[in-house]
Amino acid sequence: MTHNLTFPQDFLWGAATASYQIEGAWNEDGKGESIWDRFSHTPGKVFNGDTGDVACDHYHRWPEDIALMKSLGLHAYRFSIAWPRIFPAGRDAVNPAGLDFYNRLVDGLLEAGITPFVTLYHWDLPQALQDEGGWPARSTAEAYVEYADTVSRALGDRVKNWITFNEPWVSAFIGYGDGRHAPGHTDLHEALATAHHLMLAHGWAVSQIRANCPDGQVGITLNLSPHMPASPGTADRAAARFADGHNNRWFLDPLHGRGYPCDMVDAFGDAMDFVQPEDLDTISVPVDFLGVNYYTRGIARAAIDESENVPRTVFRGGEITEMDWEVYPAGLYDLLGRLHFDYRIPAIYITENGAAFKDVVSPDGTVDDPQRLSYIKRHLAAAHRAIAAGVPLKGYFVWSLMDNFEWDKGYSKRFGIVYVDYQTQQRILKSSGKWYRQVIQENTVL
Ligand code: IFM
Repeated sequence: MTHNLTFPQDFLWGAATASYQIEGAWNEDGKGESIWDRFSHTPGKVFNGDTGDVACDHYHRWPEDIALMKSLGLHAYRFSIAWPRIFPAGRDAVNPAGLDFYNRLVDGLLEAGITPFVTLYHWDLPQALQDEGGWPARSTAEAYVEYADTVSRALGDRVKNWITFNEPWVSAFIGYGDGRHAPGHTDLHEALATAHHLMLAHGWAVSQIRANCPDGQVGITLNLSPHMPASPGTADRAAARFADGHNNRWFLDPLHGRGYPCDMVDAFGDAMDFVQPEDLDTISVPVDFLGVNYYTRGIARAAIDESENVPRTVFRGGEITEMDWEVYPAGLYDLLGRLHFDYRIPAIYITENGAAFKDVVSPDGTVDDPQRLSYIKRHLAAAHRAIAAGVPLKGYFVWSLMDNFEWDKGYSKRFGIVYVDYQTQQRILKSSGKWYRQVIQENTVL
């Protein structure tokens, strides 16, 4: 990068978190059990036996955390609401203490001049609904609409930016397909039914949220990545097409009125008997924005076909984060361009982008994280290039505001621009955080 990159005047600078990853207080003030409480309390499911029982204790320390956000100059904060705090049993009886917590949080953010972006579902389904079948059951989508209605009614006078779901691909295919996430099932049919019901619930909820918050903006967040073949051979190209269909098109196409991609319907070979007439119309209700979570690209390899004898991309030598993910900022540019030119999305936010690296507290109490700083900087440069090419990119939320519970990897991976000492709950602004504060202040990446 040779010169300063100044962003549009109204560009929104933010940071993101999620309820189960930071709140703790897993059984306080009437909160019900979530599938992640159950999963993390089950031996062998999460690295080191870690749980979100306490996490960053944000449930009690939110005033301090808002002060931290204010000191960073954040324009916006993306957080999620824990459904089992609002409906401990998933539906019917509201727990007022749960709503109070988010009322206080929203008021505190607004007082600090920070715009709340609310994600309604970031994976912590009430266990009671899982006991009735979870997301593979259509009734869970119906219960979600009651939940979305209740929350948007309660907060809609102050919250104007709504994200229905975070990364339905992960909920469906990691939660119900390969079992690494709660509820830990391994069934392709369940995963496909889950994906469908998540998107159906999204479609229903968009109208409900709009009714409760007519001046609001509603969208959904997807985890998207370009998938490239490891070689120009036909088998690897087909593998890349499959990976793209699975990760990207399976969600983007129905959301944009194109239905499920035929090649993938064939490849999955599932009866898809959970799709009812009119579901696809519901799913393709126009949204105000798309949230994009981008971390890395995929490199697809088919089973080796010796007869093709073509060299394959060697990508392990590149820069890799603690998650084993390749650092590939150009992929963000490619992805944003594709979304804009292929799907004509009205507005895009990068709702997550960031990296896990090993962080060490120096004897002087500081945390220097040049690799994370460089990762964010290069991705912001890619975002800037995309804006210059015409992509309607409206804002950027770094993942994450602070180190937190990284799902099946527990506390072993740190993504924060703020370091969290889990013994003392002390927060330390990392050098990437200090740099990000300056970026926000100057609206420019130096
Ligand atoms: O921590 C997660 C987050 O909850 C969803 N997107 C990816 C992040 C890093 O794995």
